[in-house]
Amino acid sequence: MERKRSNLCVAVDVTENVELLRVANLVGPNICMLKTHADVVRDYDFEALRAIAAKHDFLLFEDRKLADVPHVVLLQHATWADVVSVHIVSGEASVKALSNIGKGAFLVAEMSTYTDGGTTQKEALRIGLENGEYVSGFICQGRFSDGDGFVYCAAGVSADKKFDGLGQVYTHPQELIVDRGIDVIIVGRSITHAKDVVDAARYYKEMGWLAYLKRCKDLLN
Ligand code: S5P
Repeated sequence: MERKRSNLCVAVDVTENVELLRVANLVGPNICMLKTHADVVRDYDFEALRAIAAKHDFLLFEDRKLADVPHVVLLQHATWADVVSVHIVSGEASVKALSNIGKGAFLVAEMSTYTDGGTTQKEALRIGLENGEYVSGFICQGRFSDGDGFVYCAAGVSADKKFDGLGQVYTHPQELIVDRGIDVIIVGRSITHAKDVVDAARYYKEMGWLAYLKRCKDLLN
Protein backbone atom coordinates (compact mmCIF):
# COMPACT_ATOMS: atom_id res chain seq x y z
CA MET A 1 0.00 0.00 0.00
CA GLU A 2 2.67 2.50 1.03
CA ARG A 3 4.90 1.72 -1.96
CA LYS A 4 2.13 2.50 -4.44
CA ARG A 5 0.35 5.04 -2.24
CA SER A 6 -2.83 3.08 -2.94
CA ASN A 7 -5.42 1.29 -0.83
CA LEU A 8 -7.49 0.41 -3.87
CA CYS A 9 -8.33 -3.16 -4.83
CA VAL A 10 -10.28 -3.60 -8.07
CA ALA A 11 -12.72 -6.51 -8.39
CA VAL A 12 -12.57 -7.63 -12.01
CA ASP A 13 -15.68 -9.78 -12.41
CA VAL A 14 -15.51 -10.76 -16.07
CA THR A 15 -15.93 -14.08 -17.84
CA GLU A 16 -13.26 -13.86 -20.56
CA ASN A 17 -9.57 -14.21 -19.75
CA VAL A 18 -8.57 -11.68 -22.41
CA GLU A 19 -10.87 -9.10 -20.79
CA LEU A 20 -9.46 -9.85 -17.33
CA LEU A 21 -5.91 -9.24 -18.59
CA ARG A 22 -6.95 -6.10 -20.47
CA VAL A 23 -8.57 -4.53 -17.38
CA ALA A 24 -5.66 -5.67 -15.14
CA ASN A 25 -3.25 -3.76 -17.38
CA LEU A 26 -5.45 -0.66 -17.37
CA VAL A 27 -5.98 -0.47 -13.58
CA GLY A 28 -2.56 -1.95 -12.64
CA PRO A 29 -0.68 1.33 -12.01
CA ASN A 30 -3.33 2.54 -9.53
CA ILE A 31 -4.02 -0.52 -7.39
CA CYS A 32 -2.39 -2.38 -4.51
CA MET A 33 -4.43 -5.54 -5.17
CA LEU A 34 -6.61 -7.11 -7.87
CA LYS A 35 -9.49 -9.37 -6.90
CA THR A 36 -10.61 -12.25 -9.10
CA HIS A 37 -13.36 -14.86 -9.21
CA ALA A 38 -11.28 -17.25 -11.31
CA ASP A 39 -14.04 -19.86 -11.43
CA VAL A 40 -16.16 -17.61 -13.67
CA VAL A 41 -13.34 -16.88 -16.15
CA ARG A 42 -13.23 -19.02 -19.28
CA ASP A 43 -9.65 -20.11 -20.18
CA TYR A 44 -8.32 -18.53 -16.98
CA ASP A 45 -4.53 -18.14 -17.30
CA PHE A 46 -3.04 -17.33 -13.92
CA GLU A 47 0.50 -17.14 -15.28
CA ALA A 48 -0.40 -14.26 -17.60
CA LEU A 49 -2.16 -12.47 -14.75
CA ARG A 50 0.79 -13.05 -12.41
CA ALA A 51 3.11 -11.46 -15.00
CA ILE A 52 0.90 -8.32 -15.08
CA ALA A 53 0.79 -8.29 -11.26
CA ALA A 54 4.61 -8.41 -11.16
CA LYS A 55 4.91 -5.66 -13.79
CA HIS A 56 2.56 -3.29 -11.91
CA ASP A 57 3.47 -4.43 -8.40
CA PHE A 58 0.09 -5.49 -7.04
CA LEU A 59 -1.16 -8.54 -5.12
CA LEU A 60 -3.58 -11.13 -6.49
CA PHE A 61 -6.59 -11.79 -4.29
CA GLU A 62 -8.68 -14.80 -5.35
CA ASP A 63 -12.09 -14.32 -3.81
CA ARG A 64 -12.83 -18.06 -3.57
CA LYS A 65 -14.82 -17.68 -0.32
CA LEU A 66 -13.75 -21.15 0.76
CA ALA A 67 -16.37 -22.59 3.09
CA ASP A 68 -16.06 -26.37 3.20
CA VAL A 69 -14.48 -29.05 5.37
CA PRO A 70 -10.64 -29.11 5.49
CA HIS A 71 -10.25 -31.97 3.00
CA VAL A 72 -12.27 -30.07 0.35
CA VAL A 73 -10.90 -26.54 0.88
CA LEU A 74 -7.41 -28.00 0.43
CA LEU A 75 -8.52 -29.24 -3.02
CA GLN A 76 -10.22 -25.93 -3.89
CA HIS A 77 -7.45 -23.63 -2.74
CA ALA A 78 -5.94 -21.30 -5.38
CA THR A 79 -2.21 -21.72 -4.81
CA TRP A 80 -1.35 -19.13 -7.49
CA ALA A 81 -2.97 -16.33 -5.46
CA ASP A 82 -1.25 -14.17 -2.84
CA VAL A 83 -4.36 -14.19 -0.72
CA VAL A 84 -7.73 -16.00 -0.74
CA SER A 85 -10.99 -15.31 1.07
CA VAL A 86 -12.26 -17.87 3.57
CA HIS A 87 -15.64 -18.15 5.27
CA ILE A 88 -15.56 -19.32 8.88
CA VAL A 89 -18.84 -21.21 8.65
CA SER A 90 -17.08 -24.60 8.88
CA GLY A 91 -14.98 -23.50 11.82
CA GLU A 92 -11.31 -23.06 12.61
CA ALA A 93 -10.20 -26.47 11.29
CA SER A 94 -10.50 -25.35 7.66
CA VAL A 95 -8.47 -22.19 8.31
CA LYS A 96 -5.80 -24.24 10.11
CA ALA A 97 -5.60 -26.74 7.21
CA LEU A 98 -5.27 -23.93 4.67
CA SER A 99 -2.56 -22.26 6.72
CA ASN A 100 -0.27 -25.20 5.87
CA ILE A 101 -0.42 -24.52 2.12
CA GLY A 102 -1.63 -20.92 1.64
CA LYS A 103 0.23 -17.62 1.61
CA GLY A 104 -2.48 -15.44 3.16
CA ALA A 105 -6.20 -15.27 3.87
CA PHE A 106 -8.91 -12.72 4.45
CA LEU A 107 -11.63 -14.12 6.70
CA VAL A 108 -15.16 -13.08 5.75
CA ALA A 109 -16.53 -11.40 8.88
CA GLU A 110 -19.43 -9.47 7.35
CA MET A 111 -20.80 -8.83 3.88
CA SER A 112 -22.12 -5.78 2.10
CA THR A 113 -25.44 -7.58 1.60
CA TYR A 114 -25.91 -8.94 5.12
CA THR A 115 -24.78 -8.42 8.69
CA ASP A 116 -25.52 -10.61 11.72
CA GLY A 117 -24.80 -7.82 14.16
CA GLY A 118 -21.26 -8.83 15.11
CA THR A 119 -21.38 -12.55 15.98
CA THR A 120 -19.32 -13.57 12.93
CA GLN A 121 -16.89 -10.68 13.48
CA LYS A 122 -16.13 -11.92 17.01
CA GLU A 123 -15.46 -15.46 15.84
CA ALA A 124 -13.43 -14.25 12.84
CA LEU A 125 -11.27 -12.16 15.16
CA ARG A 126 -10.72 -15.11 17.49
CA ILE A 127 -9.74 -17.40 14.60
CA GLY A 128 -7.60 -14.62 13.09
CA LEU A 129 -5.68 -14.10 16.32
CA GLU A 130 -5.16 -17.87 16.72
CA ASN A 131 -3.84 -18.14 13.14
CA GLY A 132 -2.11 -14.79 12.79
CA GLU A 133 0.69 -16.05 10.56
CA TYR A 134 -1.81 -17.05 7.86
CA VAL A 135 -4.72 -14.64 8.36
CA SER A 136 -3.86 -11.23 6.87
CA GLY A 137 -7.15 -9.52 7.61
CA PHE A 138 -10.89 -9.44 7.23
CA ILE A 139 -13.62 -8.73 4.71
CA CYS A 140 -16.15 -6.60 6.54
CA GLN A 141 -17.99 -3.28 6.54
CA GLY A 142 -16.04 -1.64 9.37
CA ARG A 143 -13.07 -2.15 11.72
CA PHE A 144 -13.96 -4.21 14.78
CA SER A 145 -10.62 -4.38 16.55
CA ASP A 146 -7.58 -2.15 16.98
CA GLY A 147 -3.85 -2.68 17.17
CA ASP A 148 -3.98 -6.28 15.94
CA GLY A 149 -2.06 -5.71 12.69
CA PHE A 150 -4.88 -7.04 10.48
CA VAL A 151 -5.91 -5.42 7.21
CA TYR A 152 -9.59 -4.47 7.11
CA CYS A 153 -11.08 -4.66 3.60
CA ALA A 154 -14.56 -3.66 2.47
CA ALA A 155 -16.44 -4.41 -0.75
CA GLY A 156 -19.73 -2.92 -1.89
CA VAL A 157 -18.01 0.40 -2.53
CA SER A 158 -19.17 3.21 -4.79
CA ALA A 159 -18.96 6.99 -4.75
CA ASP A 160 -22.20 7.46 -6.69
CA LYS A 161 -24.38 4.33 -6.43
CA LYS A 162 -26.36 3.00 -3.45
CA PHE A 163 -27.66 -0.30 -4.91
CA ASP A 164 -27.24 -2.48 -8.00
CA GLY A 165 -30.87 -3.64 -8.15
CA LEU A 166 -29.90 -7.23 -7.23
CA GLY A 167 -29.27 -6.82 -3.52
CA GLN A 168 -25.79 -5.33 -3.49
CA VAL A 169 -25.50 -2.39 -1.08
CA TYR A 170 -22.87 0.29 -1.69
CA THR A 171 -21.16 2.57 0.80
CA HIS A 172 -19.10 5.66 -0.05
CA PRO A 173 -15.30 5.14 0.16
CA GLN A 174 -14.82 8.09 2.52
CA GLU A 175 -17.41 6.77 4.97
CA LEU A 176 -15.78 3.33 4.97
CA ILE A 177 -12.21 4.59 5.39
CA VAL A 178 -12.58 7.69 7.59
CA ASP A 179 -15.65 6.84 9.68
CA ARG A 180 -15.53 3.04 9.78
CA GLY A 181 -11.76 2.45 9.85
CA ILE A 182 -11.46 0.38 6.67
CA ASP A 183 -7.96 0.09 5.17
CA VAL A 184 -8.58 -1.31 1.68
CA ILE A 185 -11.57 -0.56 -0.54
CA ILE A 186 -12.64 -3.17 -3.08
CA VAL A 187 -14.31 -1.49 -6.05
CA GLY A 188 -15.88 -3.50 -8.87
CA ARG A 189 -18.30 -2.26 -11.51
CA SER A 190 -17.90 1.42 -10.56
CA ILE A 191 -14.47 1.07 -12.17
CA THR A 192 -14.71 -1.89 -14.56
CA HIS A 193 -17.98 -0.62 -16.13
CA ALA A 194 -16.92 3.04 -16.22
CA LYS A 195 -16.69 4.83 -19.59
CA ASP A 196 -13.01 5.47 -18.91
CA VAL A 197 -11.59 2.65 -16.76
CA VAL A 198 -8.18 4.30 -16.26
CA ASP A 199 -9.76 7.58 -15.14
CA ALA A 200 -12.14 5.80 -12.77
CA ALA A 201 -9.28 3.80 -11.20
CA ARG A 202 -7.26 6.99 -10.72
CA TYR A 203 -10.31 8.72 -9.16
CA TYR A 204 -10.90 5.94 -6.60
CA LYS A 205 -7.19 5.58 -5.89
CA GLU A 206 -6.83 9.27 -5.08
CA MET A 207 -10.03 9.44 -3.04
CA GLY A 208 -9.14 6.27 -1.12
CA TRP A 209 -5.57 7.26 -0.35
CA LEU A 210 -6.51 10.80 0.76
CA ALA A 211 -9.18 9.37 3.06
CA TYR A 212 -6.65 6.87 4.48
CA LEU A 213 -4.09 9.65 5.13
CA LYS A 214 -6.82 11.75 6.79
CA ARG A 215 -7.68 8.89 9.14
CA CYS A 216 -4.01 8.33 10.01
CA LYS A 217 -3.61 12.05 10.70
CA ASP A 218 -6.79 12.14 12.83
CA LEU A 219 -5.44 9.22 14.85
CA LEU A 220 -2.25 11.19 15.63
CA ASN A 221 -4.18 14.30 16.81
O1 S5P B 1 -19.23 -8.08 1.35
C1 S5P B 1 -18.79 -8.27 0.23
C2 S5P B 1 -17.58 -8.94 0.03
C3 S5P B 1 -17.09 -9.10 -1.24
S1 S5P B 1 -15.56 -9.85 -1.43
N1 S5P B 1 -19.45 -7.82 -0.86
C4 S5P B 1 -18.99 -7.98 -2.14
O2 S5P B 1 -19.64 -7.51 -3.08
N2 S5P B 1 -17.81 -8.67 -2.34
C5 S5P B 1 -17.23 -8.84 -3.70
O3 S5P B 1 -16.88 -7.54 -4.18
C6 S5P B 1 -18.14 -9.47 -4.75
O4 S5P B 1 -17.89 -10.86 -4.82
C7 S5P B 1 -17.71 -8.74 -6.03
O5 S5P B 1 -16.63 -9.41 -6.63
C8 S5P B 1 -17.23 -7.39 -5.54
C9 S5P B 1 -18.23 -6.25 -5.63
O6 S5P B 1 -18.45 -5.87 -6.96
P1 S5P B 1 -19.29 -4.55 -7.34
O7 S5P B 1 -19.31 -4.59 -8.84
O8 S5P B 1 -20.64 -4.68 -6.74
O9 S5P B 1 -18.51 -3.37 -6.80
